[in-house]
Amino acid sequence: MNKTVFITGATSGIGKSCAIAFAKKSFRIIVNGRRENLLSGLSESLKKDFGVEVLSLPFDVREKENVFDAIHNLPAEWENIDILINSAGLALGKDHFDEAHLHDWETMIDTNVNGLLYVSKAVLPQMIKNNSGHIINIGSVAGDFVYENGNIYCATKSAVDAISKSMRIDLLPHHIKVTNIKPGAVETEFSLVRFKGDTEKASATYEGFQPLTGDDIAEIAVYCAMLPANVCINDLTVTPVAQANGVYFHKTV
Ligand code: NDP
Ligand code: 8X3
Repeated sequence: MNKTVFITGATSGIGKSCAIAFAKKSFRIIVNGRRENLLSGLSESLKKDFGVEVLSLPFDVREKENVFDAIHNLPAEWENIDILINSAGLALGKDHFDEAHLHDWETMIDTNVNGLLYVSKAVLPQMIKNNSGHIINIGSVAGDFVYENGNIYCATKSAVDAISKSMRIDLLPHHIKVTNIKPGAVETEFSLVRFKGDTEKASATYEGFQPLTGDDIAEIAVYCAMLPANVCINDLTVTPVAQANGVYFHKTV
C-alpha cells in the first residue's frame, strides 16, 4: 500500500501545496482544516487529478477533544500514518507588545503550539507501534530571529523549534524522524489572516521582492519525506533570495 501523509492546515497555502505535491507522488492523503467546503473541494480535485485516495478530516486543532476523537476514530484503513505535516498555524496582528491584543496572543499559542502538540500526541501511538514515522513541523525563521512587533508569533515559532528538537531526542528509540522546516516570507493567505482581511497591508508585505510560494515549501517537504530511511533532515531554513533571515530584506520599494 502507498504511504499515507496527514496534513493539517491543508485548506490553504503551504498545507494545500503539500497535499498536491504528495498526491503527485501517489501518497494517500488525509487533509485537515476548519473550512469544510475547501477541504471537500481539495479532496475531490486530488482524487480526480491524481487518482489518489483522500480522507477529509475537518477539525479545529485547538479543540483538544475533537483532535483526539477524530484521530483515534480514523477508519481502519487510514490508521497508519507515515508522515504528519503540522502546517496549521497563523499570525494575528503585528503590534508592539504593549498594544497587542491578548486574544490574538491566545489564539496563536492555542493554534501554533497547543494544536501542534495535540495532533502530534494523537498520531504518535500508531507511529510508535509501527516503529517508524516522520513528523514535519512548519516552523519559521521568526522562531530564530525576533523582529519588531513579531513578539508572540515569534515566540510560538521558537516553541515549535524547541518542541521539534525535544521530539527528535525523545522519539529516537522509535525511529521517528522529526524535521523542522523554517521558511521566510511565503505568499499565502498568511498576511491576509495576520492583518485581519486588510488586503492592502497583506499585499504590501510582498512588494519589492519575489517571495517564496507554498509550492516551493511543498517541494522541500516532499524532498525531506522521500529521503532514504536512514536519513533525517533535522532543520531546514529557506528564504527568498531577497531575504537573509527573519529581519533583513532587500526590497526594491
Ligand atoms: P495560510 O493562512 O495560507 O494557511 C494556514 C492554514 O492553517 C489554513 O489551511 C488554515 O485552515 C489552517 N488553520 C489555521 N488555524 C487552524 C485551526 N485552528 N485548526 C485547523 N487548521 C487551522 O498560511 P500558510 O500556509 O502560510 O501557513 C502555514 C504554516 O506556515 C503556519 O504554521 C505559518 O506560521 C507557517 N509559516 C508561514 C510563512 C509565510 O510567510 N506564509 C513563513 C513561515 C512559516 P482553516 O482556516 O480552514 O482552518
Ligand atoms: C512567517 C514569516 O517573517 O512574517 O513565519 O514571520 S514572518
